[in-house]
Amino acid sequence: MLKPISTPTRELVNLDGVWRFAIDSRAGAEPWTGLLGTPLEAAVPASYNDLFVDPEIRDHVGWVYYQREVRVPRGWGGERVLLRFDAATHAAKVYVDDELAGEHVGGYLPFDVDITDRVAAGERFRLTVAVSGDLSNETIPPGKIEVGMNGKKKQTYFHDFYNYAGLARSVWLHSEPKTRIADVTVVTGFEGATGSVDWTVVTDGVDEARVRVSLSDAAGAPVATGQGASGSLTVPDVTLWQPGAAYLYELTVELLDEGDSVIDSYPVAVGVRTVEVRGHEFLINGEPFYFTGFGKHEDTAVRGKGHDDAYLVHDFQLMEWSGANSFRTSHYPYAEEVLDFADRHGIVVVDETAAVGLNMGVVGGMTGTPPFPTFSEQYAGAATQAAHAEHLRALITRDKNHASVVMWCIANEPASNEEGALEYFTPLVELARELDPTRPLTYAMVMFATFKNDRIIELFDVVSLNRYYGWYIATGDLATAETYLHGDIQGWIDRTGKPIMMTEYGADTQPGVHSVWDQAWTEEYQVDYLAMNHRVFDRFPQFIGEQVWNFADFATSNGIHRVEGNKKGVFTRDRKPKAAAWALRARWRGLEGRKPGSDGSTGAGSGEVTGADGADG
Ligand code: BDP
Repeated sequence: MLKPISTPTRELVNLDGVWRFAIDSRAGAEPWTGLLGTPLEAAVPASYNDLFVDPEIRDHVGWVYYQREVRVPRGWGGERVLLRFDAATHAAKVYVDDELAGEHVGGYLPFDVDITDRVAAGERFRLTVAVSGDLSNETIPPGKIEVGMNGKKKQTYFHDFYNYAGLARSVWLHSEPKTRIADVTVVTGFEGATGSVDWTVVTDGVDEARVRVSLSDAAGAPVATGQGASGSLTVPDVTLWQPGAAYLYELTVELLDEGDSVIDSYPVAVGVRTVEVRGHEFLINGEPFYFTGFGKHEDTAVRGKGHDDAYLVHDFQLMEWSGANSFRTSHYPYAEEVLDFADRHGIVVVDETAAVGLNMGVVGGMTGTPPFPTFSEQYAGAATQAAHAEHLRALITRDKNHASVVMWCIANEPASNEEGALEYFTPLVELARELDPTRPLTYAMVMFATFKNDRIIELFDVVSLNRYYGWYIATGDLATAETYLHGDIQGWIDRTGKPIMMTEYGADTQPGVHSVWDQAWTEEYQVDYLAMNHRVFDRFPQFIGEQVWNFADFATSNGIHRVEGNKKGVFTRDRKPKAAAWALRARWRGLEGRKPGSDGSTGAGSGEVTGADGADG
């Protein structure tokens, strides 16, 4: 399923704007039909939760309805006509006038609904989309709906970020030719100065031999051409896609008829680069790469998880300002606009699934003792695993051609220490490797999963640690925290010999709170906490990166240990720097993608390499 774009053979109409909106109990009988009788309107794209003042809407469990009229452009007769939802969180039913035209489950990935036979070129139809934010043991992420003493349904889930719901990304009406390019996969490589672009094209309704591909450079000059459903193009004097120095070629794929006229045309941006794990190193283009950056969230005031291009640009500006060369799409796939931007700007992405909360241990609090086994029919059983596999497949299908994506993160903090973890993850890892043999795999490891009890690390390529020594453990005692962290990393090195990175470390910080002592929540403590972590990381040559939790403060569900959300942001929710932002900037801009103390012969960027002492500033 290719992203809808305007090409010589494809057109699209953006359906973003203000739609009629109602929650199910106020929309009339189920199944709902007709015009929504509602005074409310909701912005698309945006999560609906924070748009209104009514608490019934904010924490609604069940379906909500979005509705608008759509006109099919009059020139689209004879074309396939599709609706594309970049995301409907977490499930959707799509109605054309009063008829159900399609359904989808999975909140953070796109889907198309083919409405060719239901609409006519030049005519108008009423589009209604029912969206559900409900989470269960058959969804990714999982959750549970309970009925409270007041008789109302209540959603619970096992992650801290707020379960925003709705049409959080763009909606499109688009056309494709009936004979079409259905999918394109690109794999790149290079030897010396010569690059290679291997392509595979899947077509629908035509002999595969009628494919023509042409590669042009960033200035549009032709580089190479080829024929057929698959093959390899040679790129002389290749300019590589590098972290911090993006360079994109364009591969134009065309389908030809008997007379060589173009039936369908689709361009793909191609960054020529390689990714490999060798020993304890993570290599991009054959050179060791050191990740600096953040775990992020798609999260802003009022729009919730709604995609916003202004925040996209500003967040990347702040990442660049702070010297970050990478981020993780914690804890779900982000909007495609984000990855396109990362491709164009040379920011490296660890692309994570929405499999967050596969861990009953979190219910046990700091003891990590699950009330019942995580990997059982009571919680993450066969249905969850099937949903996880489907989600992984959809993620890799969507993001496989992005040069910025260098690794798949299959889950955040699963109970990898529990019985059943190996059986649960083995088929998922096999699936990921079959779908994409080129990228390393990882999972972000919860603190209860230790080098002594984790059961699945051998399946993966990179050890990614989420560790909060000095925050949840040894709070305010950085000396003890330092000892724990050192021992933890050393243990993973001894057990695995694999590259190790920190995918989460952070301390909640209320901007404006200060102390001369090691006091939790102060800006100074966040700085000192990070500096302690960095001191430890810098001791280990096996350490390949640091991604702070979190880029910015973000909304969470109600909870006694959260005051107006999670405050581990280095920036506030409205993107103001805390003191830690300046400290990271001093360290990372000195590092320039290299590890302190390294000899400076390899790495992502150019510039001066500072030693640990000087860089900790
Ligand atoms: C980790 C989770 C992350 C939380 C973080 C925290 O991966 O989603 O926000 O803890 O507690 O366990 O701040």
